[in-house]
Amino acid sequence: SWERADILKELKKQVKKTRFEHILRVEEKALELAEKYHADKEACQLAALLHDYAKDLDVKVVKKLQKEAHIDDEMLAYGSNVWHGPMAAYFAKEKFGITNPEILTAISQHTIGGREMSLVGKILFIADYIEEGRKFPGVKKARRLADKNIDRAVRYKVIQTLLHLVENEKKIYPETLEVYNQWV
Ligand code: DGI
Ligand code: FE
Ligand code: FE
Repeated sequence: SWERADILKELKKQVKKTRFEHILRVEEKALELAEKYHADKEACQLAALLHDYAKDLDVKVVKKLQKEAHIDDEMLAYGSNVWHGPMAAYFAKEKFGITNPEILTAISQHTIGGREMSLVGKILFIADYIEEGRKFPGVKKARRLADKNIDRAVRYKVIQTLLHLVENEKKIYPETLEVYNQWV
């Protein structure tokens, strides 16, 4: 299996510097949350390290791998914000050899969340939201909730993200609404 140093080397080749730094902060936060919530630390760490691997991927590459990565045309049309999770899960499996379905699903769901999420999934979803570099209004409240109850933090992120998308007149991916309906 892959060593952390080798994953970092691959990441550096694949993502922009600012995103690389974000990923390291997500790793740190995911390990902190794993400790707090008695989750599998290595699983949370791997999920964090690989969650944004596909964010800066060329859309031509995505189109080639679309079928194999189970990305339908609708998802593709929403753009990288929506497909980079499932696409990263594909690379986690096919390039990095990760087989643990909890890690793969956590990576796949990290942007939109899931109607059902494992503890690793919730930790990645929240670590991504509250890592120390995040500055948006509401991040303090999210950090407070994450400190006490991971499910309340997940619910808060799901609601705030939908509000933010509507406020900015962004298209809502249907699964985003399903996740909201489940968590609200
Ligand atoms: O990859 P990151 O920037 O670290 O964070 P992320 O994966 O949580 O989110 C990327 C963006 O995706 C974020 O600005 C919100 C956006 N997003 C989430 N759900 C939807 C969405 N964008 C659209 N258009 N539709 C959605 O349903
Ligand atoms: Fe992401
Ligand atoms: Fe991220």
